[in-house]
Amino acid sequence: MSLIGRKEVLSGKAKFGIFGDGKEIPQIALSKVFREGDFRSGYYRDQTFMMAIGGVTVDQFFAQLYAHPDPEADPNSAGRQMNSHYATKLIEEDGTWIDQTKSKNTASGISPTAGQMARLVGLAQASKMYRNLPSLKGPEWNKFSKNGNEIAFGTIGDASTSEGVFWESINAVGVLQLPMVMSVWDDGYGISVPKKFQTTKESISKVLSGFQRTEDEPGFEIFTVKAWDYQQLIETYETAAEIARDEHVPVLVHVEEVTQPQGHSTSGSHERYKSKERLEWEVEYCCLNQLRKWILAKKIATETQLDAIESEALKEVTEAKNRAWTAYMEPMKQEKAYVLAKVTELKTELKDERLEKLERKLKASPNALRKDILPVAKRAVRFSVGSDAQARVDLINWLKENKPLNEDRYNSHLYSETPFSPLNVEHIPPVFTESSDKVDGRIVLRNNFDKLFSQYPQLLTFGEDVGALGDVNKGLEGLQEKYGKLRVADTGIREATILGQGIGMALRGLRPIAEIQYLDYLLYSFFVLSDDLATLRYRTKGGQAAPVILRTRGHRLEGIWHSGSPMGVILGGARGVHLCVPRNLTEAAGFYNLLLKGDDPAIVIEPLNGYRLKEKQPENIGEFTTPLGIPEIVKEGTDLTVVSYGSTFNIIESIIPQLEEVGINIELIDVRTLLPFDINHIVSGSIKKTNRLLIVDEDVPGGASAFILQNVLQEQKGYYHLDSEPRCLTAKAHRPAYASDGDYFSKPNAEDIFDEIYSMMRECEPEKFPELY
Ligand SMILES: Cc1ncc(C[n+]2csc(CCOP(=O)(O)OP(=O)(O)O)c2C)c(N)n1
Repeated sequence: MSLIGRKEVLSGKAKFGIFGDGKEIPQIALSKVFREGDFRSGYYRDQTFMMAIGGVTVDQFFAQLYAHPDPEADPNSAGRQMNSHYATKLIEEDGTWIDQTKSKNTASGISPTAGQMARLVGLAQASKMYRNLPSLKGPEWNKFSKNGNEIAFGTIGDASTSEGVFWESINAVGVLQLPMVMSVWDDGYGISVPKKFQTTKESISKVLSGFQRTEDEPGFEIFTVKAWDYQQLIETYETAAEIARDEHVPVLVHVEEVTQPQGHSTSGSHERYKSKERLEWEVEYCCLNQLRKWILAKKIATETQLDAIESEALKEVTEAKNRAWTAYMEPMKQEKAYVLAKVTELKTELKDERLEKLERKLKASPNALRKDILPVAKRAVRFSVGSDAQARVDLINWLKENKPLNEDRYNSHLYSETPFSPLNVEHIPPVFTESSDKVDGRIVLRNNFDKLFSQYPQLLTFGEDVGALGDVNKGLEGLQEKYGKLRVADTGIREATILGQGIGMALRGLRPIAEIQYLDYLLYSFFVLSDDLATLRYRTKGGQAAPVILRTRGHRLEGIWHSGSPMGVILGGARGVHLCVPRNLTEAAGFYNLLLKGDDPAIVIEPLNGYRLKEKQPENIGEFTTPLGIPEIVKEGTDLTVVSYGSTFNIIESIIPQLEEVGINIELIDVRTLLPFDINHIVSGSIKKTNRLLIVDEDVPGGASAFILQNVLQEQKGYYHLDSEPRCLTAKAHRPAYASDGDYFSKPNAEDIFDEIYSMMRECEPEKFPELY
């Protein structure tokens, strides 16, 4: 498969190829201990393993290589991922979970090397939860675990162990004592860079030896084994799996002397950086070659029998490859034939040379893709403008019909499209009475979490200072005592793997709230958020989802790293995750209540300066919801629409009396969520009335305010209702300075906001609003 796959790329039928040759035998050994219910979180070298567990067929392997956009053909990613990025289906069409205990599961791979590590922690931790939490023993959890007997198997290349997240994950799994078996395929290189530039002492097992468990200290079990020693591999993996499965102790298997016969990928040749001796050694110690020798020595089969198996395999792969290619090309061949026929008809009728040229060009490309066919249809329509030829009408209809089909192929499933989408969850408003208590915001949050933990046995939360302290702002005060150390847990300072715990456990049916202590430290987990979580549903075309809630707190408080509001960063890097920016803790609680009923991931940013402000506690705590994508018009007005969110919102609200003093009546809108943003176009509805728009936030200039403006002007066609230039008032471009004056001069303050609104009003009514300064 690897050899043929490479040829397919070099002959131009596929764009890029990366293969698992040289790693076959360790992967076969590994597959033998991989059981139903287990999970793999690995990387692009594992084709043999995937085939050995029945996770991918030869046809599917080639379908992904060609980028076949049909999930039936490529169930890993529906042609959305480069080849060898594997995933098994975890979600049915109707959005329900499959029975994971009856399948051999693979979490969808990603290209960033070591990107598989963070979620691996959570995949392993789920077993610990299912084994140790009495609340998860009921029949509804049988789909996910059998008493926590499942192992999370990780694979990684030796060079990628240099990544920080590898170390973070290994340490976290060691601390948590989770059933993980981590295999390192050590072929001595990271593309061209040898081990001496990658790993201290040139050996990952040597440098990790301090993690080895002893009689008195828990830790890892560490094994080293040669990639070409089949018998030893089998024994090693049997022992490794037994330890992990029975004792819930993590194991590292350092597989040494691995080869890479064709070099790293189709993008280069390894002759350029490997010595002649190394290349010769790789031929001799190719694990297939060694296995063959072992089989012959043990008299398991004869040369003739082995040759027969090899030619049978070659035949089978060649046939499967041809089938996969035909299946990939067939629909496009039909599309091409249709468009070509219509262009020919048009050309004949209109006698236009340009149409003849188009026809010739399309005819001459035997393997035309949609990107070749569609422009021909569009140009033919363009060239025939003004004619009423039937072929022209047919082509226009064809373009119309194909638009949604291509959107489904390439643009669908960024967010949930199942009945469980949080957008479908019924909105329950908070209920207040005359006697509703006025309490600190953090108490509303705490009481709400209390209710949620009693309602959802699968709900877990963890993060720095989350357990014993009940989070740094006591939004979880007393809940660890009430719900136990597993469900409300402290973690080390390691944001990437906190989120990884969340992703892995969410993939296995649990509902984790992963807490990042301050929004500014989200950057330490951002690659996990952006690369893994945000792309998961999209890159599997709905085959996998991890409805983790990322809880954090941010916006204005004190100093460069405790006042951030980098919304633009999140908007740019986390499409696929809902982004909730509540202005107070009641709104925040409503988001948690809603999100737990849905099946999408989300970030909730609690306003850091709100925990000790008084809020009315709703009577229906744990029930009421804050809707996604539905801004709230908090104050109606006629002169100017002010749009904001989060902490800054409250400053605007506080200056309403000052604005009224000078005769300005603003309409004030809290957008509540940035992703999704105002799905019913409430903002443009408002500017239809006021004809003026000011967006205020505390992100940098050109950040979330620009995002809002683009949406209102373009998506909502707000431009047509404006009588004044729309404006954005943001924080300064630098990080906010420390202390109260630092905040005042770094972020939009009450005076800045007043002045901006006043100047917009003065521009249109200078008589009524004379110059102030
Ligand atoms: C985070 C990240 N950095 C760089 C790359 C580019 N890259 C792809 S594979 C690779 C080498 C990986 O080597 P190793 O981990 O030893 O695995 P091998 O390919 O040898 O099996 C590099 C640098 C990447 N995909 N991701």
